[in-house]
Amino acid sequence: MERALIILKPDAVQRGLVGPILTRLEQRGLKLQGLKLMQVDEALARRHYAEHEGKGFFASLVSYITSAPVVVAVVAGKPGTVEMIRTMVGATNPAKAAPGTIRGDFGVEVGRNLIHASDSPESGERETALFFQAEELIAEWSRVTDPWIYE
Ligand code: D4T
Repeated sequence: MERALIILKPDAVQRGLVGPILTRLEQRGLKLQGLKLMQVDEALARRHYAEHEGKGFFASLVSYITSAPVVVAVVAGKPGTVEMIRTMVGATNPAKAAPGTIRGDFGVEVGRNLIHASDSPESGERETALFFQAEELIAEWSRVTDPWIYE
C-alpha cells in the first residue's frame, strides 16, 4: 500500500467543500487510514512547507494554512495511488487546472487552491508522520468493497 497526506485547506473547510472533496477520493475507491479537523500552528506549517522557505510566497502560504481549521486525511491504495491523487487534485494554480480536477472544478487562484496532496510516496510517509500520531491511524482494515475495487 502507498499513502498520501491530504490537507483540505482553510478555504475548503470554510466553503463547505470537505464533503464534496472527500467524496471524490472515496468514490474513486481510495481507503482512509486517518481523518481529523485541526488547527495548524506556525511551527507545523513551517515544517510542512520547509522546501518553500525563502520563496516570495512563503509568508502568505504559512498565513493561509494557519488562518482557520483544516481537515487532514491519510488516504491509501495500491502503488501508483499518490500519483493518481495528484492527477485528481490538478495543477497547483486552479486557474490552470483541468476541469474535472478538484482545483479545476472548485478554485480560481493559487493562494486559495483548496487542497494539498503529497507529491511522492516518500512525502506521503514524511507528511503523515508530521500530522498524525501512530495511534490516530488505522493502517490495516478490510472493506467489503475491496474485491470490487481491486481485482
Ligand atoms: P501543495 O503542496 O499545497 O499540494 O501544492 P503543490 O504541490 O501543487 O504545489 P507546490 O508544492 O509547488 O506549492 C505549495 C503551495 O504553495 C502555493 N504557491 C505555490 C503559491 O502560493 N504561489 C506559487 O507561485 C506557488 C508555486 C500553493 C501551493
